[in-house]
Amino acid sequence: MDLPDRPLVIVANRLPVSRGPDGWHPAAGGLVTALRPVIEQVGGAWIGWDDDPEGVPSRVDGLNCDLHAVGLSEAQVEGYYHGFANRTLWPLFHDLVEEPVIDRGWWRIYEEVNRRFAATLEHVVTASEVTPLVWIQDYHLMLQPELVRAAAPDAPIGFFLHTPFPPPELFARLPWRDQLLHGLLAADAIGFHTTRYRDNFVRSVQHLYSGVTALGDTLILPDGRQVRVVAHPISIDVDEFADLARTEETERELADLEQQFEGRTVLLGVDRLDYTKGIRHRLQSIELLLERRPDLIGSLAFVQIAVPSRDDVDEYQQLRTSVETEVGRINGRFTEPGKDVPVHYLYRGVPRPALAAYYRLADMMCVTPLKDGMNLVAKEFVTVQSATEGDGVLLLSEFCGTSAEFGDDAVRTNPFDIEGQSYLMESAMRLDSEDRRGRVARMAEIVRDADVYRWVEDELTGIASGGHGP
Ligand code: GDG
Repeated sequence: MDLPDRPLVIVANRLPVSRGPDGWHPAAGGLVTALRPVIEQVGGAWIGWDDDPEGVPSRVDGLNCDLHAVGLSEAQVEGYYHGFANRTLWPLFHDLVEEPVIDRGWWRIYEEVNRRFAATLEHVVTASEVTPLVWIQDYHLMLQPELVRAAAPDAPIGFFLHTPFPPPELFARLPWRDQLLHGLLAADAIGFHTTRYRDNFVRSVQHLYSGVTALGDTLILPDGRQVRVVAHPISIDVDEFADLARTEETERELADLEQQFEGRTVLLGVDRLDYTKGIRHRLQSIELLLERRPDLIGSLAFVQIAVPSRDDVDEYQQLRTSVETEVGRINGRFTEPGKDVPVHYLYRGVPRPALAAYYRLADMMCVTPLKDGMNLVAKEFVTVQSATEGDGVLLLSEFCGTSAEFGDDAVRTNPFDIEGQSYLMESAMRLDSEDRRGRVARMAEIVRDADVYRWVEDELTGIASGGHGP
């Protein structure tokens, strides 16, 4: 891979480390895994919010960069993170599947916190002997490029959005739309998961500003400055998941699960408990399926792993209540005395070997978000299945970024059509095993061709070569 010719400074909402019983270590997850070899070579820094009561160390073994924690007050966390990021931008960027809350106070705090991040960054850039390449992550920090540009005019600056970018007519509702676009357009390169999100962004810019020209991957601004706007789908560390699929621990977990679910067709959902993920709609489809096909009662099991998320936000507490009510209703309706329940609901994350074992166990993986930037679970599932020559079916929402890559090898669903989705679940169960195996293998190949290392390389190269002055 072509390495940047300078140190790398990442700015993200959180720092890439977590504290276990044996001390601090690099966090699990694709972004950190893929960046480790790069920062091993070029070094640099990572700036992020951290609220560990004992403070985060400035270096952690296994990660060749300095860590700079941005401390936030309770009011800042409330306004910037729980408020503007997660109750305004998150629902707005996911096509209003919940109503975004518009709150001027939160916006002011979002600006204030973005300035705090930028002040830390300025300090890092000034202290660096060589001007670094700056890579900013996600919707929490959309004002950063402009703030950083003011502090470090010569630094190559990139931004990547991990959520969808909404159609211009939805984005236009935001009272602070101009400020956000301005903030972003100071970058040299702006990355999105898909061409659709990229095009939405370009159309928003053109809708709100006159005199902007789009030429291929380049936006030419009225002052002549050029910004690269690109689609780079994020992915996973394929070898890591393929290996995880076969470890002894995964085999042990799988053996237990196979015993527990013996003789049953297993449908699986793995999501953060978020209203964008379509968990309620999915449960309702399962209910309709069991209602229509009572012969499946007892032979079909639906396992939902729901990882707790943002549970101090109202909408998320309400979602949990309604999901749990739904699970209770379905199990109440369809459980025979003395027999197993149809829905197994886990309100928790599971360790990675257990996750891989569930991916192996599943006859059908239900990835049915109402809207999702990419969705890595779908990529992990086909990788694990293919590494073990599995024939699991992927039921995949047409409204997630992954769907743009997998074409018809996934069984494509519209999760808003609850009845249609229940018919798709039923027909997908009848697909011939050879057909299923072929689909899994082809989708896994697509993931292998564009893994997370490729994503990092494409992004960093794009930032280094993007952005030309007037
Ligand atoms: C955002 C965007 C975009 C899940 N359950 C467990 C567990 N996980 C891990 C999975 C996967 C990750 O969490 C979830 O990633 P997703 O991509 O599916 O979804 P978001 O969290 O919403 O991520 C999304 C992503 O950013 C990257 O840009 O794809 O669209 O919304 O890696 O493996 N891990 C463990 N136990 C679990 O129970 N250990």
